[in-house]
Amino acid sequence: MTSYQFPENFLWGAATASYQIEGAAKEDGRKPSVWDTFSAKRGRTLNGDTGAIACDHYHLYESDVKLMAALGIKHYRFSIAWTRIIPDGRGAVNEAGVDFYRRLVDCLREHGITPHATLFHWDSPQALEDRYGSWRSREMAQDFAAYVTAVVSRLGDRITHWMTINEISCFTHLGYAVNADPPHAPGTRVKSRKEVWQTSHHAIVAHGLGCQAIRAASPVPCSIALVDNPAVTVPIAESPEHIAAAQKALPTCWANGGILYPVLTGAYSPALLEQLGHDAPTIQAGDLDTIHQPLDALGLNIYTGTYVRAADNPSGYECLDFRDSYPRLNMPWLWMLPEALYWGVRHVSETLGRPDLPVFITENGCAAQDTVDAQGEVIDLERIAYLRQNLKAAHRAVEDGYPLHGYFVWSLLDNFEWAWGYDRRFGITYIDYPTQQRTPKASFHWYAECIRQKRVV
Ligand code: GBH
Repeated sequence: MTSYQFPENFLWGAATASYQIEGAAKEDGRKPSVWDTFSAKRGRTLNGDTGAIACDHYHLYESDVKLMAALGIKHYRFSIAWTRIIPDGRGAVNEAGVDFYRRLVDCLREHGITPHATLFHWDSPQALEDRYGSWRSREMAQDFAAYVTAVVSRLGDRITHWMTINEISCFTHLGYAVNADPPHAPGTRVKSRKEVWQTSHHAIVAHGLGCQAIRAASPVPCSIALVDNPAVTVPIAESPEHIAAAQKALPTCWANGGILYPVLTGAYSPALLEQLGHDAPTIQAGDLDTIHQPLDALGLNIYTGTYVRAADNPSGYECLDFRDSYPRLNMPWLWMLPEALYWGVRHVSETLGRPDLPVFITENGCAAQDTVDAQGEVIDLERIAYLRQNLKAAHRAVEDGYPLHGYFVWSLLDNFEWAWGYDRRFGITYIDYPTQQRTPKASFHWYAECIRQKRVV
């Protein structure tokens, strides 16, 4: 019987993102991102919530780092806000903004916690949205690279784990889509599907230029990764025919074939291009080489997946819709499907042909209906059940020999859940927003025990 024991060097962590936790939206020279503008508009977020204050992490970072130390994590993934570093998106660097991350990183290191910095987690500078429509323009990729150079040349002495961009499909396909519900910032409905694909194409070019910029600016050897949220195709049963069907479905399942495929293999998936026809993005000469940069690691954000089975139709596979009765966490898209962690990692190795690329689960977690009880505790058994199953699936990937090197829970804190505002709570720490009081939930204590014993407890 397995004890779900992880290897000694498996890395345990927690993740957050700048706009979701920092607050201090107007402080020390920061200017608006598209999320400030979007959330301030009527009816764009639930209850009109914005990230203006969020978890006030900008001021409370020291106590948050203490919380991480109490949890026992040695690795923390956070993101850097472009508009703190270059408030107008391009041009002058705001040293006061850089100083915040310097303070944060120094505090982390004093507590023995290694920083893993994501350079972009959806908070595009509003100035660039106004100037040229941000991701609708190729200029965004150049401006991103200049921003990356500004960050890495200043913080590269303290941060050696870099992640370029978080979940390209979300801020492009959901930010510009014709029918996203709820939409993401900037919430501009573009005219055609081709234009949507063009925004994600610009973002993968930005990733490539960003990789080059990190290598050029880092004063020391460093690790570079992309963070993707693959749509994970899971065979309905582990038989050769259903596994083949899941592999065949992978490139055409949502945006995989236009993001993970070009980044990891140097080409858009032919199956996707055929499906897109005239909606495929315009790819300029040299783009695919730029996009296909050497990577040191790949971050996968996996929360759920899609069941696939072999079918007697021209494609040979069928993606199965979930039924209303299928178990779900507290988000409309968050089905209980722990096997997705295993298959996500295995697909990178096998289906995408990158067996040696180190993989990290850079986000995994769930929203649950948390409440503080009379004893002042949050007994979030639902979250513990979800995390336990998901970590077991991650363990299976390690046991089967796939190069899964670490796991970051989403999220350290309850936070601003984008269009859902503060209504949905993904944290292992409860935040009472009016007082900013932090209360570790039962899942926090459970995860701390996993980390202590290096196994699923
Ligand atoms: C992550 O994305 C984000 O990185 C993080 O910031 C966020 O807080 C966390 O999820 C929790 O939501 O609306 O039906 O089109 C998770 C992956 C992929 C989940 C896109 C929502 C949209 C489904 N997301 N998906 S739908």
